[in-house]
Amino acid sequence: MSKYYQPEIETASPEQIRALQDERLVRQVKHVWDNVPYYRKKMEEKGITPDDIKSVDDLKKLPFVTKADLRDCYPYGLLAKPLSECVRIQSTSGTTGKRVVAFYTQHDIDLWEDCCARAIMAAGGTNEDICQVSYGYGLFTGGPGLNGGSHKVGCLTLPMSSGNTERQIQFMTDLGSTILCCTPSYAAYLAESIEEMGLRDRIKLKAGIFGAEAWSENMRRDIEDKLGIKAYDIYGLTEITGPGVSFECEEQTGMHINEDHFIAEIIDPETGEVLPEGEKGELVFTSITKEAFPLLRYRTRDICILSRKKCSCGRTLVKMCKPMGRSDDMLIIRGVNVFPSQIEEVLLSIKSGEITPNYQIIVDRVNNTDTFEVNVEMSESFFTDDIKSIANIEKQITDRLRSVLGIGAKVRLVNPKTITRSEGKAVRVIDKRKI
Ligand code: DLL
Repeated sequence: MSKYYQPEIETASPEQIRALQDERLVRQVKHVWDNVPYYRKKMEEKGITPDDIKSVDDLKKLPFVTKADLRDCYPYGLLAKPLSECVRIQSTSGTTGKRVVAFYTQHDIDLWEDCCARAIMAAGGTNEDICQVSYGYGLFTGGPGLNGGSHKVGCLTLPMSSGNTERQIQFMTDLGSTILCCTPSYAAYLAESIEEMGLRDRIKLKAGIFGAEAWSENMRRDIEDKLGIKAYDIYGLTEITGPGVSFECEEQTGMHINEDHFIAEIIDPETGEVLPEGEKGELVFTSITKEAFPLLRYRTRDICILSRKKCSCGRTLVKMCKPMGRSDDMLIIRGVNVFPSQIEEVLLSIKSGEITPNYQIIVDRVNNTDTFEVNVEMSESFFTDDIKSIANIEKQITDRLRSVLGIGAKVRLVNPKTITRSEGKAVRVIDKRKI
């Protein structure tokens, strides 16, 4: 089997992709103008009509769409097809802000599943594989998206959903799952549990497709070592379709964006100005093939860099780096910008075995001053009553955090297994200032 699901697209020349994008964008703008009064009004306010959009070069003339627009239009205001033609609703997991509902026609589902199939094949998946899908099923897009992609590749699909970790591991060993799809934090938890159960030798996994939340390179190596697999990143968001907006290949140096369906731009989050390739900014997507819920220039809040460097896998689709935090995930603590991913990098860089990657950040405000605590779990092997050794490690972490973040944190080592494990997206931050 080829390593590409749709080689004619995945390895097309940039000119071919561009021609496809030009044609599809023009059609899409007309589609929303004709069918979504909210869009028409936004375009009229900017003084433009579909005639002004002749190619991707004109994209910058279009207004942005933000989460606030989705909120204003909840639930049906951005629908571009009659409900009778829609067959599915998915919704965000609701970790930040209000729920978003997205609609799909059968055609939309079909294209979404193609995107996920590309991701599975890029991770080495074939019809010989047993693909265990341990993302949540239901309103969350993770389970349904990868389930559909797995079918398209022809894998034997195990629709496990998340949770019930013992049963996950039992199926994994009994049936010999070869590909695991779940959030990276759940993969880490599964790896930890497999180790504890002494079942590492009975695991047949070769690849993991992990996404839906930020995870560091250190975390990747950790999961790869523990499960004996190659771990691939996958990115997506409900508003744009779900998982499979972009996916990693064997080079593991960023995720190829499915540019025949989504046009990516990087903008300055302050000014909205489009930035050149290679510059860091907010990722903006335009979906050019979605029928039911097409978003034009949707601001993701994810901070990212795009690259058109040649990829050794042969795919020509533009690559995005791992999102470097969300502009709305950023904590401002005593005036300093702190991304949870920076804290994770520090903890995972401490390799001497005393701590695990399980941590929680607690921010509060006492007497008008922000407090900043980081609780980190000790490993079973280090678990000790020796106050001096604990204080030593705490100091080591505090010092590294101070040098990376520029502010002090109160670091506490806590007993093994006291930080709640996540089966979906991990909850790493408790910001009591917002409660
Ligand atoms: O998380 C879709 C998904 C499911 C992606 C399964 C990958 C795998 P939402 O719940 O709408 O959709 O959340 C979207 O999650 O804007 C990013 O901030 C974050 N995110 C998604 N994938 C990644 C990733 C799904 N690979 C939001 N790395 C996005 C970092 C990610 N952040």
